[in-house]
Amino acid sequence: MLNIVLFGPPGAGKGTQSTRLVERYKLVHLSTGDIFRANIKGGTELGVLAKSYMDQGQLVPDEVTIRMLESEASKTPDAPGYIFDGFPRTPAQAEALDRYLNGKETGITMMLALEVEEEELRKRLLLRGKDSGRADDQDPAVVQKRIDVYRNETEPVRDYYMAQNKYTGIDGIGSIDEIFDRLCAAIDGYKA
Ligand code: B4P
Repeated sequence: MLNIVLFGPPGAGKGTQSTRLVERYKLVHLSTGDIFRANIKGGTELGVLAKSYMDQGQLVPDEVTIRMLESEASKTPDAPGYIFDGFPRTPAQAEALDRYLNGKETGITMMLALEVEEEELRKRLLLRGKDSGRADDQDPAVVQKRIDVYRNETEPVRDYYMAQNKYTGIDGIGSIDEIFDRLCAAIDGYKA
């Protein structure tokens, strides 16, 4: 199985690139952000809870996120592999993911980490906020909070995969096509 963690700060292009990668490599896309947004739209209990955190630029609690992710993954038992987009975002989530995959006799193949500096992240998110309707992209204070939460709570996840020799950094500046080519080169290099 090819199981990829696509990692990076908010606005790094994880969602953008995941859409293309799942098509190229025929993987199942699991985006915790997308699942939360679908629940918010559907007015579910989970959606109401997630919204209260997302609107503040905070992470949804680990326990809720992990349970939701495992439940989504279990819907596709025959998946040839997964792209985990926006998950794991804390070391506790990374450990839970390893336990879950080990239980299925598989594991994470690689982490691909999109690297983009803060100024560019702020620009991209606020630009998207103008026409996406995403509340968390519209307020500069919330955007900054998400970047700060990433630095303080999510960056340690990189060390977790580095320690397992699974980390590959990818330059996330350039056109969407250029970045896609860099990601594919890293995956194809691994598979070769
Ligand atoms: P997510 O939905 O994961 O979103 P994101 O980090 O904001 O964005 P992403 O990196 O996917 O950016 P995109 O490609 O869209 O998280 C939202 C919230 O959900 C979190 O803040 C948190 O509250 C909650 N959450 C999610 N997962 C969680 C977890 N595991 N645990 C706890 N809470 C969780 O790109 C952004 C913009 O840049 C787009 O407009 C795009 O068009 C543009 N762009 C992309 N590539 C570009 C390029 N190369 N050049 C210029 N612009 C580009």
